[in-house]
Amino acid sequence: LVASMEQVEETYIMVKPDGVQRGLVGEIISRFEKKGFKLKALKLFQCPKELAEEHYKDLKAKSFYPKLIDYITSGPVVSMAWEGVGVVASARKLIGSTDPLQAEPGTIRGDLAVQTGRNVIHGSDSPDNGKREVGLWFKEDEICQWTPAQAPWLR
Ligand code: RTP
Repeated sequence: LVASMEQVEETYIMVKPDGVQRGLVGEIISRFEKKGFKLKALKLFQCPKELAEEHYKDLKAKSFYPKLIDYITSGPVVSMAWEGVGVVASARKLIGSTDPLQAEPGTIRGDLAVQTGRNVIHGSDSPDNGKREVGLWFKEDEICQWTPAQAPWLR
């Protein structure tokens, strides 16, 4: 009842190239599915440099920015849009801290990574950025509006 009064959000989740290379795609998708969020879009995608730069435009001044762009464009990523009440913050919890050595065991980075520069996954950091990033990475006709038959608690 409480949840139904809260805002349904969307978040952009991306398995980064290292996650794809290491065969972690299924494991990562599985964690979001099992948690109970709703998948709205999914694709394996070679990110062009321009899109990587737009996605990470707020980090342009950082020393690691050029390496970050090289990393994200180094091979295909798996792009996803997930929907649910509180999905943005919850996904960040499932993902764990940016530095995988600081990430708690049980989180994706805590279980599966050791380097900040190879931290396997991205998740939007606010509901506004969730909308922005889903719009940036997906065309309108790549996003499915559907109702899961057996999960009424999603709303
Ligand atoms: P994310 O959105 O991916 O969870 O990352 P974040 O906000 O926690 O961290 P942010 O500072 O926005 O960094 C985005 C991504 O840049 C790479 N990074 N490398 N010192 C470094 O080498 C460094 N710092 C950040 C990571 O891939 C990070 O996820």
